[in-house]
Amino acid sequence: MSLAAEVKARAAELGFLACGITDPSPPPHGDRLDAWLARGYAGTMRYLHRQARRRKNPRINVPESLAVVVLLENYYWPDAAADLQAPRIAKYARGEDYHRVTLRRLDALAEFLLEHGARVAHSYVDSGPVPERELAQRAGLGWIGKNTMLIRPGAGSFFFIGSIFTDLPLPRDPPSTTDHCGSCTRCLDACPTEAFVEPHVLDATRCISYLTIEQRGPIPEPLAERLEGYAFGCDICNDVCPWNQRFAQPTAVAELRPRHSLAGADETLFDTMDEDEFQRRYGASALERPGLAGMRRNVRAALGSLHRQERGV
Ligand code: B12
Ligand code: SF4
Ligand code: SF4
Repeated sequence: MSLAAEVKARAAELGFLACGITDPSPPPHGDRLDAWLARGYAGTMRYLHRQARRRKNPRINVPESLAVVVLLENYYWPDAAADLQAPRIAKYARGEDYHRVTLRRLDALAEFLLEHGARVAHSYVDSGPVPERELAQRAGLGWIGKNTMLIRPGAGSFFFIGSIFTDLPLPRDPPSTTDHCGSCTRCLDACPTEAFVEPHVLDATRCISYLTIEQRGPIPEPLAERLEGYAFGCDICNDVCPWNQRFAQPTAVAELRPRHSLAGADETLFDTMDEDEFQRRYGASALERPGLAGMRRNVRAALGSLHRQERGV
């Protein structure tokens, strides 16, 4: 068995949904990142401006790297009835914080690379200056859909993308070249805040995920009305995608299975909680990012959006 095949076999053994290999050279759509930033679509996510140079030339992150092993980590679990009630949490955030869970699992694969001759094996998931969707597409793991998600034929898009930069000279996989969206526009039509400026371009400042997780301060009123009951993240443009409806399978990763729900909570849930209790209950989850103050704001806005819908306002 070749070393690349052994790496993929180990990734499958660790429970990753898929594994592909590419190189750390500049991805072809760097100009789109520049245009996106210039149009202000990143809002207050200033780190995206700071990281742009590295994203456009990912080898800078790990100069010795010759290959990037890209992994998909399935987080899908079917919605229970309670998950559909406001205040809602997006699927990816219902389990333990994936930054920790997936990084641990990527490091286990990095260890395998080190045992097989690598001197460098550096793992990233979400927080590094890595163009994750573009590397995944180039590693043959799927296409970039109109909703901007990396979608894998036969699997959908409910997964995280992780990567390991290594100095092992692993052979590249052929990139994915087929776009399977066709004439479908379900995601574009379903977005309640009209966040898609055009296919493949998302104005993050209008996205519920940004408004409830990244933005500080009050949620702007015209958008707060359209949260559809979400208090953290949003699944709508993934839920409506036929590739998810047909192919998403429950995750095998125990830590990513649901353990957090706000279902049935009223507006006072977080008001009666202090920082210690918030940390005890949600410290190991993604809800830690907006923090207690952010979640107080979000729950009010999520329930408010629903009350307005019920009154037909
Ligand atoms: C900032 C960010 C956000 C922002 C902006 C999202 C966005 N679409 O840009 C907000 C907060 C809104 C967000 C929301 C979500 N996010 Co987010 N996010 C990121 C982050 C940190 C950076 C993305 C970025 O650089 N955006 C700027 C745009 C311009 O870059 P891009 O989306 O990567 O687009 C590139 C390519 O698409 C390509 N490109 C552009 N146009 C075209 C056109 C064609 C035809 C082609 C082929 C390529 C192409 O060029 C672009 C520039 O390199 C990444 C992690 C990472 N390091 O990349 C996670 C990441 C993209 N998010 C992720 C997730 C899971 C989500 C949510 C589903 C969470 C939720 N349920 O609430 C939503 C989905 C919303 C959506 N439809 O994108 C996953 C996506 C996994 C996947 N299957 O694709 C990532 C990869 C994190 C991870 N490691 O798993 N996110
Ligand atoms: S995550 Fe929700 S708000 Fe954001 S683009 Fe998708 S449907 Fe629109
Ligand atoms: S909903 Fe349709 S257009 Fe949108 S990403 Fe899925 S297949 Fe593509």
